[in-house]
Amino acid sequence: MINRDIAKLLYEIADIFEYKEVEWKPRAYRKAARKIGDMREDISGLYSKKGREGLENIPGVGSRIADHIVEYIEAGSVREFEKIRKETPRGASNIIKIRGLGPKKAKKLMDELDIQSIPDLKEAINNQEIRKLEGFGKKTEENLDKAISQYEKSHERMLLPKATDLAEEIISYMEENTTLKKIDYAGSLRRMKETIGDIDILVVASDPEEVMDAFVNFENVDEVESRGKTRSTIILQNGGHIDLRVVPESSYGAALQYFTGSKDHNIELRNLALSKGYKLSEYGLFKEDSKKKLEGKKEDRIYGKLGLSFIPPELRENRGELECAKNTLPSLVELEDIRGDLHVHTSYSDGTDSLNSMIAQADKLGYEYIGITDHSRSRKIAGGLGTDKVKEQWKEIDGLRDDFDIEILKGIEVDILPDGSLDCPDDILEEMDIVVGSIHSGYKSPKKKMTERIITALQNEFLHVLGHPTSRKIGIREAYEVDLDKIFETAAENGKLLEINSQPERLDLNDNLILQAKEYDLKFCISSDSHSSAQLDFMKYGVGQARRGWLTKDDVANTYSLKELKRLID
Ligand code: DGT
Ligand code: CA
Ligand code: CA
Ligand code: ZN
Repeated sequence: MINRDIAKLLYEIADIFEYKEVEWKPRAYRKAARKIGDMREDISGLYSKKGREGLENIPGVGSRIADHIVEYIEAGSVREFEKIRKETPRGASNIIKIRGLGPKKAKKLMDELDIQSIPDLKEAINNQEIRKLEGFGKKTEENLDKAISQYEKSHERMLLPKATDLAEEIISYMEENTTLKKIDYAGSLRRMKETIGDIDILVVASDPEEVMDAFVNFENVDEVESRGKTRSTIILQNGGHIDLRVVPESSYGAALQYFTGSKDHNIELRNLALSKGYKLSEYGLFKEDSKKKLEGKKEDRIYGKLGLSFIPPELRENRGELECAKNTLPSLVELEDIRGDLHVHTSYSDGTDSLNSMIAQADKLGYEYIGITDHSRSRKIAGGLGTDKVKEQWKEIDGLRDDFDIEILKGIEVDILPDGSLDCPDDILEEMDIVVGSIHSGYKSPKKKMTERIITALQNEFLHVLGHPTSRKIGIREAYEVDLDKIFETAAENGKLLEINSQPERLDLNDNLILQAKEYDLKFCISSDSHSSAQLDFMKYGVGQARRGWLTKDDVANTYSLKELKRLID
């Protein structure tokens, strides 16, 4: 709906007016934005039916704002807004949101210290530059530092476990405390995106008031950002944002479709509907002329009525899924297909749980096999294992075999050294059932060198898996420079597996790179890289990324029986 875009624009302009110290306008624009954001009717539809008068009847929309809306509907932008945007420093509307920085102080900082953004502001604080400015002082600087941490905490995207746990908690809380007919999460979390902006919850309930009361009283609410009849937003003390909407049962499927997104997928789907003479919205699929509702209740039937097979949420990124769904989509790998984990650590190196408890937990999960892959000797800070320790572990493994049904694979996560050789003697590697090779040093080396280093490792006969192939860590470290096409090509030539590492801050390979690698004739494995027995459950996040990368069961080596796996890697 265009309503959302207009509301967003009005909020942004309100911020800019605030920065410019324009009086009353910020409040007026925000009020209009809020009303438009909450409207159920499409504002461009309203305009085409009732004209300008229709717009001016929206509470908070006067004739000036109505002009702007008309211009936006007709031209896709507002000239006056474009102009004031140009006149305003780019970071201004963010900077004035830092608590304690009104427009006057923000302007002074931006002018005198050449601050353009929040990172600039942080740097100035670290360099103790703020306290030197007239009217600021040490105390102000310290308060700003605190305010920025708070701002970042509440604006930062969540990693998957935090978002998943929160969504599950709020859903069971709502189920216990209200009488609901339905509740689900939608949005990027349902699509298993690697990071989550906010959690979107949809509810069907006969008493929306009761639902909203319970929702805003969820534990650890820091701020109720908005509360309405059908939509409310809360911010938790841990920074999590949750959006909850109550929708009619008759349009639940349409709402689930719409709020699952992605936005780009929705736009394409709506265009497809239009090309068939239908209209699609969060309320349902309609025949455009007759206004007759064709479907609203069931999400899969909406896809069906548009001539498509059901599209799993993980594929809804406008990466060719609509075209493909006109015929048949690949049948994506599922968590239940996974038969074993090929990368876990124990307390022999930097894991927190014993060999025994890691195996016991994997056994409990119903796996057929588990690869024990502690670090190798050069990785000293992680307690890497020298030859003696490896042999000691082997002995313990042999002693445990009778206690468990699960097959235990002797393995190692061996460092790929700067020259591309593996950090473990060949006679030891030869005895290993599973060898994962990873880069843990020299992340900044030149692209050519890194590419050669990894290629050498991929040509090593003892290596089975390339572990976390880019070593990126979300929010911590960028991927190293490397020629990935060369890497994928070499892995394919040598029959090596590419790891999809399920650690939430790694998710490496990520969805885009999985899609890129899939063009080569190679197989993947999805591994938890667990450092505790609880982390074996991280497998689901790796599976999510594999699904986002369009992988089927056949593409993933650890869906194979041990016999098939051995045939593949040996
Ligand atoms: P996030 O929260 O940043 O991780 O990403 P999403 O995808 O959860 O985005 P969010 O929470 O802003 O909105 C949820 C879904 O609602 C989004 O995936 C698609 C739908 N949606 C939101 N805004 C628009 C829009 O302007 N146009 C269309 N077609 N769909 C939208
Ligand atoms: Ca969201
Ligand atoms: Ca949202
Ligand atoms: Zn590892």
